[in-house]
Amino acid sequence: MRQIHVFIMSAFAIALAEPSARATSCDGIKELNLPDTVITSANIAGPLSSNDPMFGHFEVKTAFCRISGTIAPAIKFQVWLPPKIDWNGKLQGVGNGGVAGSIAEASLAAALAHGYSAVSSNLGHDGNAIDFSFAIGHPELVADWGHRATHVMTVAAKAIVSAYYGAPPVKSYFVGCSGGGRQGLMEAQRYPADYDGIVAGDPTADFTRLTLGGRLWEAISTLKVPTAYIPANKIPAIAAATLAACDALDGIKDGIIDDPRRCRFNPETIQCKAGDADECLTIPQVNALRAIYAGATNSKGERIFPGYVAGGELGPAGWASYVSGSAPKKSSQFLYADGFARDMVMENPAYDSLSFDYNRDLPVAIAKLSKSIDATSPDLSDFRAQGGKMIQYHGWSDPGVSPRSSVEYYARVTLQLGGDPSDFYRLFMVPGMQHCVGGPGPDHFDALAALEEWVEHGKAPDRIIATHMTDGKVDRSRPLCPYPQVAHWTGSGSTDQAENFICGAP
Ligand SMILES: [Ca+2]
Repeated sequence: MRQIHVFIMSAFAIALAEPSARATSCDGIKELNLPDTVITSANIAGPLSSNDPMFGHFEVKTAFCRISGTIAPAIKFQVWLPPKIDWNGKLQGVGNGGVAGSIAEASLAAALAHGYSAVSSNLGHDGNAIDFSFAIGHPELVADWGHRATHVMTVAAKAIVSAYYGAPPVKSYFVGCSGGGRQGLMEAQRYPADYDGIVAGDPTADFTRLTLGGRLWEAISTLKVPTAYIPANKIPAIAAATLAACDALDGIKDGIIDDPRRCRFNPETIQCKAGDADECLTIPQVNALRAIYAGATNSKGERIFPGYVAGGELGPAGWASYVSGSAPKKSSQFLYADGFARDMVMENPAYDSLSFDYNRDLPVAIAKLSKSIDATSPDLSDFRAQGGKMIQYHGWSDPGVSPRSSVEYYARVTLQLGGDPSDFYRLFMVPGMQHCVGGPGPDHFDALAALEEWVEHGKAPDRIIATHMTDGKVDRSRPLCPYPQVAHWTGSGSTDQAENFICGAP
């Protein structure tokens, strides 16, 4: 007993003495000399309750060291550092969403609550989620937004963590969805030494083609001919028809179309027979829906970006907001794509994005922007060689970023690397999940925990359990499977319980 006591006392003494000999106080971080960086404040913050413009309300229940800084020219970043005793030894870089323009404080708070030191930036400009105006006349800010900001905030954060705790992070992870998913893929492609593990969800990776050939194409398909506009009160009819056509294809009638690529829904089946009504589509609307599924092509018939898919159209984060909006030109797809085309592509505030010409304008946009903002390189060999591991996921009912794009990227990586990349890179398609969250499919899962098992214990994720909640209660669970595997029902037990499914070949 006494021996144990002495051991604990010595360990305690070492824990106190060793790091404190080299660690810097929170306030002392201000004196750190980092390249092109000004530390604007360094102080103990928390507990606090606040709002993040992108991710909403958040709370921090404990005190922590909050570092704010700016990396030239305009990359604002924050590093949140839990007390040494609560630190799990790791750094988490958190992704932004939309066009960013603010620091993802709610995500920092979530990381801090789990013991991580964490970092986020505004991606090099201040603004809101759909505001691309910072890009006009500022290609250097576009490049910061595209790739540089996430890298330099990570380098700065590692130096700050090292100074504060007297030791570098033992592991570093990046976690993001949507725009954050693009940041994650960009890190793996361009800065493979930054992170040991990356979670990249519903990535807007091929940004130029996605925004012009996906989002803007969808808007053009429903807006260029005014009668083609599909109002929100017709979305339930589309949803009912796609389910009737395709729900059972996966063997279970559960409101989820597991792999919508197998769905051959023909919009003509709900064409109005006589007059217009909420339960049917007019001929121009049928044509618009066909174009949305087909995806953009140029006049040579060359495909620009994969089309959208059937399934998961209902709900506030479904097609009513993405495709319809409250009125023409109010859909989130239009607002986002319009801002991009006008401010980042054309740099012309008077530009009419519905006049975008895929033959003439797309090659110009790609030549101008792709190098700075598109995370499209399939060459992940450096990331793999560094021992990096990546989990990518994508909702099969994502109404904003076609889920086909993630499947196609995974195929391109496989081809580039000359075979199965599952030793370091796995894609989990999420049946029935909309953009990052929502939809009829199970959309709650812990990809980071699975990634840490992989990075830290060599246990590759063979399945990730996901749950669906209604009013805060779990009402369905399923395993997510590493692509190309899918979840098969064993044939007995509830189809709403994960244990009755196994992952296997499609
Ligand atoms: Ca089904």
